[in-house]
Amino acid sequence: KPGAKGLPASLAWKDPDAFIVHSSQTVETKRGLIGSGVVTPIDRLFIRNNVNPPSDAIVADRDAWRVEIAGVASPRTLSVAELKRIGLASVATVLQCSGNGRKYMQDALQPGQKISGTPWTVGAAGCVIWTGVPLKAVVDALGGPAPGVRFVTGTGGEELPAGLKPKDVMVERSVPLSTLDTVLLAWEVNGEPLPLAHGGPLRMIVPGYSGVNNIKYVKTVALTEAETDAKIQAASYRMHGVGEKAGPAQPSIWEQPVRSWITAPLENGAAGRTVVTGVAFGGMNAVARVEVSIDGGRTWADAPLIGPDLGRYAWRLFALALDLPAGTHVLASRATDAAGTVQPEETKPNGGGYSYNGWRGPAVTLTIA
Ligand code: MSS
Repeated sequence: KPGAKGLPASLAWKDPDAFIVHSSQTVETKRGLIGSGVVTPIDRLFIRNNVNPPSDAIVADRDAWRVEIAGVASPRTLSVAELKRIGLASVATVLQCSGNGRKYMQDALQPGQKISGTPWTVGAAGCVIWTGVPLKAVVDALGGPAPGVRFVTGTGGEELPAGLKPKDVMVERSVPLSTLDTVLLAWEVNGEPLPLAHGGPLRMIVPGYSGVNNIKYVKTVALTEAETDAKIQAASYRMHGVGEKAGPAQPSIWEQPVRSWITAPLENGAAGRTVVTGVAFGGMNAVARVEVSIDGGRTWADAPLIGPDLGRYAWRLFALALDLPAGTHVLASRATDAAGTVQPEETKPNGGGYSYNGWRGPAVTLTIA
């Protein structure tokens, strides 16, 4: 039965006022309620499940959870307790659904065109700190990668619904082997044991990569020669044109593009001093610069980055104090990453509504009296 404000009962521990509940499996953080600190409180972090989560029995004894490590010289199944004796690392990342911002693409479609999927605006994202063991340390402890491997493939621990082909529903994703230096098997988030809803007891974190690649309740991590042929890899989360069929030859939704949006002000108000705040991240690269416009992108001013820098995979906060005169203003932010890539004005709609990063979509129109 649903909990407060339509949240599923399993999420009753979350702040019910912080969310737009699209469905029991897609829960978006309200813009502006992400908090004004750099780390997103876990009770306000969005939720996206592709399949029903496992029972919470799996977090009763977290250390007993077992993960099979394959594609190494000496394959083994290890418990979380054993993983904790292999290594320890901590990384802050932006966890963001591949479809965050899909609504802006859906709004821009021509008659007859369609992009299905949750109409997320900016709230399928948060910045959190993961703690666990580096996958590299685990692989080294098991003798190193088997010859010929090219991908890291993680499998979710859901029980699959009966009567369906397992490959059609399983959450199994492959990412390039180049991620081996940064992938973390995490048991903690923001200093707390990882809640089941966010993938506890153990989650595979791929820093810089979009949400779907971060496998919850991970039960197998395999170094593989090929990408998995599970449907979620082969025929979904691919970059393809609107109306085109998705397939394994198209680019996979992996690295996140540079992006930013404003988190305040979001409401009409009185003329005068205000602080324009927001978040900016570069996906694989640090953020180098954020600019703010109050005239819909005609002119831009540099916005200071504030607060701690939690590393290249985290987002940065920006805050620009300015005087907002009476009138109608279109507020927008535009980020540039350390490689010099500038956030574009618009992102061309694609068939899955993935990787939106335009500054125009989340621009805020305010009437100031
Ligand atoms: N994992 C698993 N195991 N299952 C599922 O379903 N999903 C995805 C990821 N992972 C899944 C997984 C997605 S898709 C996302 S976003 C993410 O997760 C989310 O997270 P959270 O924690 O927030 O819920 Mo889109 O790209």
